Amino acid sequence: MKLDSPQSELSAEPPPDSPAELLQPELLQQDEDLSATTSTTLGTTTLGTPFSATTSSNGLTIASAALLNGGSSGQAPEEDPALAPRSIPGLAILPNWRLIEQKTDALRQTLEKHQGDRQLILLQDFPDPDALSCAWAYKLIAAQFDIHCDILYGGTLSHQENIALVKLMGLPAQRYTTQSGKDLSTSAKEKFASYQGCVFIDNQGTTTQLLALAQQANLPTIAVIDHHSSQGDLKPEFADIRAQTRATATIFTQYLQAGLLKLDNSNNEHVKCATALMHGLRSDTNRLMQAQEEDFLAAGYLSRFYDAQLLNAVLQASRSKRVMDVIERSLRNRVLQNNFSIAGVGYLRYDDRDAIPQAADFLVTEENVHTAVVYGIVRDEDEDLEIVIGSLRTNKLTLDPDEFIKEAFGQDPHGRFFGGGRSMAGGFEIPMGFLSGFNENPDYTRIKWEVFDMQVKQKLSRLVNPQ
Ligand SMILES: [Mn+2]
Repeated sequence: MKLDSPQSELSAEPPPDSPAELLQPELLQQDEDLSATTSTTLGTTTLGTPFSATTSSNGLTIASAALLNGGSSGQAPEEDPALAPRSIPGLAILPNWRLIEQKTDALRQTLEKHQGDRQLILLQDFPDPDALSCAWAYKLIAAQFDIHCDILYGGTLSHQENIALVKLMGLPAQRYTTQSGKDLSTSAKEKFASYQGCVFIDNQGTTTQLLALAQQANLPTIAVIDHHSSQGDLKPEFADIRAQTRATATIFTQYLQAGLLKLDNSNNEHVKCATALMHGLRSDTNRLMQAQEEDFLAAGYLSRFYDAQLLNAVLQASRSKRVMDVIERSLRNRVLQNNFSIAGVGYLRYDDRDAIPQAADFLVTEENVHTAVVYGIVRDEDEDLEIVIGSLRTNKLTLDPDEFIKEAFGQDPHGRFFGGGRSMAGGFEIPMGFLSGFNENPDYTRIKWEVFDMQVKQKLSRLVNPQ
């Protein structure tokens, strides 16, 4: 398995399953942890202010001047009508409405050019609600251009909310696995070759093992739409990468508002997609607590269409017994020291990996604890692979999870950090290399865990007990 989405903890984001925690704006509850790793090493980039380039002589930006004039009405110095928001009056109060309009137009043109195509939407290996909902929105938008899309991810849906999202809503995403993702079998080749292009949503190819397959099949990258820091490797026909935006769902909602798809309350699929987008948006903004104005505007727009009961049903999804067992182990094994709570949970199955961030979410709620770190050895039985995966959660304002994780675990021989973080959350993934793999001898298995457990604790202790 590989690192996933650079979204969550590591950087700033969050939702459920993606180990993406690193880059994005996140939300703590799910599993995004690792993705951050990837992103962190990549630096930041992104969208600058859309209109800062157009400063007018009086010092006001043209966009703000248009706003002051009501964007339309005013008499005064005639504004070029082309500068007023055309299709998105509801978004005119946003400083970046011109960017939104430009991107919407450019995406429309790209889709027009590919009418009749079949496209693959590739998500991070552990897709979160933001990714899943936006992929669905793209699929619905593209269908209007007679483009058929299939949504694929290479890992697993691990958080119960994500499983509920897909099942309860009938969200059309499919898992696609290949033997270790390296070689493209004939059937995989045929499958990928039956598409004319691929699209990356809520990721930039660095957190999906399916990128390699798309490249081997020479599939052109049609679009990249994401809110993680730019990772710049793909050369898409259309790119909309906004690292300042909290959720890709906000970007997609803006496309809808700008007219790319007219939502209809009587269309069941539209209502479900709006509900999924609301979930993605909430999930990447820590239930809107880290939302910015544009996210609230997007949520306001979605509120006209979404199904609150359905969203509630997704959020009420219960945890599996195995996840509960991991949380129980974390509780039993935790070591409290200097307001840190540190717990190794031993071995767990790949499908249950999301139990780790959930356990960390739980441990950090204890009195006198400001930071929780939970880790375990995750086994991918299909590939006979093992990897140490961990999550950090903190309420301590002065603790930067990104710095903490990087400082604690350092880098691999290629200079890549084992993890990273964003606000309040971090994650790490440490490959076990030569020691990876199942062994039938229970003593061996126990000793192996003890060694890794001690090693992780030792790395953490330097930071927990600074001299
Ligand atoms: Mn996201």
